[in-house]
Amino acid sequence: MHFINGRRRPDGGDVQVTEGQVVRMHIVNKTGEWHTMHIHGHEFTVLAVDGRPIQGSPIHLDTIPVGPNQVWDVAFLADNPGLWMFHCHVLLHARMGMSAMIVYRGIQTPYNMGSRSGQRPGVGAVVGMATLADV
Ligand SMILES: [Cu+2]
Repeated sequence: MHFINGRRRPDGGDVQVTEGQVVRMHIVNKTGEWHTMHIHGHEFTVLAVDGRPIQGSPIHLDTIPVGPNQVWDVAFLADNPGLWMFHCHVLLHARMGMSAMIVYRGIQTPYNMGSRSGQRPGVGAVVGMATLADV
């Protein structure tokens, strides 16, 4: 399966944040594939790749190319309240479940996946990705 936090949308894996919080994410790619992990509404600051801290000027990206078995440490400032997608930009992977929501505490939506809209995430194959949020 293609997972985030061991789950796939719409069954969990979301990241709860509080406005003003600095959210650190430890992204572990446990697959043999590339995953271009993209966050909406925010920018990551790259802290380290495979445990090696970034040197020189800060790197700010909204999409990070996480290679096979790579580990990325990134952080973002939760300064844009809402419900934002965090997903692999290989859209087949996202459809297979490699997507999550950044959910600000106190923000809700009346819409559900799998409703009459017909929006249903697909099912996937083999092992996935672990994303841990330090909240
Ligand atoms: Cu992917």
